[in-house]
Amino acid sequence: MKAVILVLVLVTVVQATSLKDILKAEFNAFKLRHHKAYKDASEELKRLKIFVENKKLIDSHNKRFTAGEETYKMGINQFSDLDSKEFQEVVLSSINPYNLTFDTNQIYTPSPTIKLPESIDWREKGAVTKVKSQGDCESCWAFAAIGTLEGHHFIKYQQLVSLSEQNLVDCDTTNGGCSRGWTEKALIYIKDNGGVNTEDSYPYEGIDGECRFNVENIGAKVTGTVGVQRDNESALAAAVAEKGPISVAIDASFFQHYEGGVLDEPLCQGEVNHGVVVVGYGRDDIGGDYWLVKNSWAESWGENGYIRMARNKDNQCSIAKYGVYPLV
Ligand SMILES: *[C@@H]1O[C@H](CO)[C@@H](O)[C@H](O)[C@H]1NC(C)=O
Ligand SMILES: CC(=O)N[C@H]1CO[C@H](CO)[C@@H](O)[C@@H]1O
Repeated sequence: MKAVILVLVLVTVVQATSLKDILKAEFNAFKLRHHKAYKDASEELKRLKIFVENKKLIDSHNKRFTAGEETYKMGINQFSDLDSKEFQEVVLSSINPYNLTFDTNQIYTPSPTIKLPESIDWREKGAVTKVKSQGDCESCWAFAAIGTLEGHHFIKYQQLVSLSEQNLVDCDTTNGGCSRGWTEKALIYIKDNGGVNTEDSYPYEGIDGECRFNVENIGAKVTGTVGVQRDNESALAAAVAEKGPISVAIDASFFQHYEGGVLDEPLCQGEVNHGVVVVGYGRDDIGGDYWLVKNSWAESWGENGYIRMARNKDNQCSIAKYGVYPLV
């Protein structure tokens, strides 16, 4: 009996140690991959603990995914050492745009004759630049504005030009640089400014800086903005199909651990806190109807930087709350 207990204790200790070692090794791999450096040992321990908690959550979610009870997978990414409150505060914007109305009085109405395709993906038509990264800067609004403009510029001029988010962060005084902003205002800044610089001439830095806009390096212009009828997913789909990539404001609270599949979270109905670009829509065998969304958290996040979000499910994550695109 004693021997049995001893063996059990030993096995438990060995298992505990190896599990701890495995988690430690995973944490070290995570730190390397995402260039994480913590200020001291206590911060390191705090981050390790959060990482382990997140890993548990991810593993149990993925078990449900494998069992067919979830429509999307979770995984380790650059946000795995943040708790959910920190993710909200550090990554998402605290702006409350529900107060804002459209600045434009131009509202998109679908052509009466429009026949919506079953699916559309503007990447296949060459209208979408590669996924970018906003870094430690709440400049999602600039990436959303630039993303829709790049698409509409391409559709009109058949030229895909990567445009400068840093130009907006530094020069658009109607917005708050790295401490939040609003996409439609950014498009109006570009209109009033006579254009926006190319990405090549004014590369991204991810910090607030001096305005270095140069009129010789304009890559695209805006002549007006158009809003999509609020909270109407059919209108948004028609706008995406008929006009091109559309910038939207969403509730991204459920994005932290997303890795792939169709994000379907009925509780995702909060205030919008993130700006992204809808570049298409379609239907998935497992997850059903989805919106194809370009994010600005690098290619390492989600499906090579993209996320598919539930479509025709009661305006989930407020995706059709605030669709806007530029006239070029
Ligand atoms: C939503 O948009 C579609 C397409 O424009 C339109 O036919 C429909 O009437 C709109 N729904 C509401 C409630 O306004
Ligand atoms: C400035 C302003 O109108 N702020 C309001 C925005 O909306 C929230 C929620 O409805 C209100 O609490 C704020 O007072």
